[in-house]
Amino acid sequence: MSLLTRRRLLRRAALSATAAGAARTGLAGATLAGTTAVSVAGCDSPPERNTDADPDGGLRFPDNFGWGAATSAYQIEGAAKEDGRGESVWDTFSHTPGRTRNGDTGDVAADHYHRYAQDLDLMRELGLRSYRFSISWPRIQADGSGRPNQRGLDFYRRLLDGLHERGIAPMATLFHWDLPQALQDDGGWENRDTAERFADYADAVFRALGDRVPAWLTINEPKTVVQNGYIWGHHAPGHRDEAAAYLVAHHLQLAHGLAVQALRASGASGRIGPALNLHPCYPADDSAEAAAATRLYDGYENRLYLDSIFKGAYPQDVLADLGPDSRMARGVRDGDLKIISSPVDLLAVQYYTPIYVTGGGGTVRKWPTSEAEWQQIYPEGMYDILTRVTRDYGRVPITITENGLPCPDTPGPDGSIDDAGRVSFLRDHFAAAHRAVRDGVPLESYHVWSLLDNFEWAEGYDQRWGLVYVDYASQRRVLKRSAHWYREVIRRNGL
Ligand code: IFM
Repeated sequence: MSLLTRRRLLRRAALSATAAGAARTGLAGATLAGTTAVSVAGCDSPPERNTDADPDGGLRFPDNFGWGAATSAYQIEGAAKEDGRGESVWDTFSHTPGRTRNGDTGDVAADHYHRYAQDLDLMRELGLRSYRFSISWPRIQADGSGRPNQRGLDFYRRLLDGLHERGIAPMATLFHWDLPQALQDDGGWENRDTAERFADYADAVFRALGDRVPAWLTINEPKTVVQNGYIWGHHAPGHRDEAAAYLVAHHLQLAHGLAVQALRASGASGRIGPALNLHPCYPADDSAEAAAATRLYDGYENRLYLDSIFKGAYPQDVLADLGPDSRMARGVRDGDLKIISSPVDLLAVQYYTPIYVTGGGGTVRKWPTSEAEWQQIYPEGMYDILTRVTRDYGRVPITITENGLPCPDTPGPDGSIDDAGRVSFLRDHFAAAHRAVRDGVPLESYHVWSLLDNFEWAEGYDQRWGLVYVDYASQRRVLKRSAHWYREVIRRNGL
């Protein structure tokens, strides 16, 4: 059995617990003796001190640092059938019995489509300087191609105008997993043509909204589509086909490159880059086997996406592991890597967890986990991944477009939500990012995931990731303690 196959089997076993319908397991993982990691089991522990932060508030970020928060269309908008919106793979998937926890769907979500003005006011109240959101492809092209839907474009124009009026810089993601179902019916990301359709959609969006968007992100977390959507199957489209998965990876990368080229061709002035969830990989022990397995693991987690964009080549070790006859290898055509490596203006990094790899290619946990069992709380990983990308890929400007954790967040008797664990988590990660800046990382902005509680994919509404609590029954919003704390961080431009 190859290393990769063993690795996949182990990871499948580890991650199957996150699939819809699985019983929730305990929150806390093992803690290494003598570490400073924050335990967030329960998320209501008092904030702990941070080794980097001066208690007098000594950490200042660069002037004009883009403090922000992030969301995505399917997770917050709702209005699934309004104003000409077509169906996406997530409509299909979430409406399929057994796919999401409690059968939750994004039909209503946080009803942001109707309440965006109120949400814009919340952003202003928080003092946000940047807001990262995504555009729903099926709102713009119901079937994934053809003339853009004006009512869909108008919604985003209103949102963008509202951001500008409030002095908040928009950052728009073109694709955050809601592929039009009609394209899925034609093969989805396994079909090379989907990358071309994506470029056409991107072109339509650039031409309609390009005057209002200073920063674009192409594909959100291609790796998650590959792994969750095509290997483990607990995300849409719910396939379990490893051979297809890496062909999908290639087409997602191709779509990214084509969109970069479309922006340049459109004449719009905004900057553009990929949004990659990067996982620092560490050997679980001192053995040579663990070191070798970690290297390959890093290839699949990070270099597959980074090398193709920034070096114009897929990593040799990953290609060798997949084999010369893999569907991916056969799907790469002359000139594709040139398209994929079209120069970008920024790199969006999403950091949640480290990965510890054993000599056998499996993984172990070394730090406490959050409510999301896959997430180990390790702020130092933020420093490691930021400094590593700058070292290995050059001084491309970096924005952190996601970082956060889920907490139970139950309102107290007075209605307030005391998410002290989130405050502690964010403070430690901000401090790690600050150290990376101090050590030369060109970090421009930081978007907390998420602005609002929202539809957390297969986990439905069970996990709450927001700075702002959403009471789904009434759609009332309540600022959590972390939101009040974050407002102060932004006001002081630091900790
Ligand atoms: O909610 C997701 C988001 O859509 C993509 N990145 C990870 C978040 C938390 O799981």
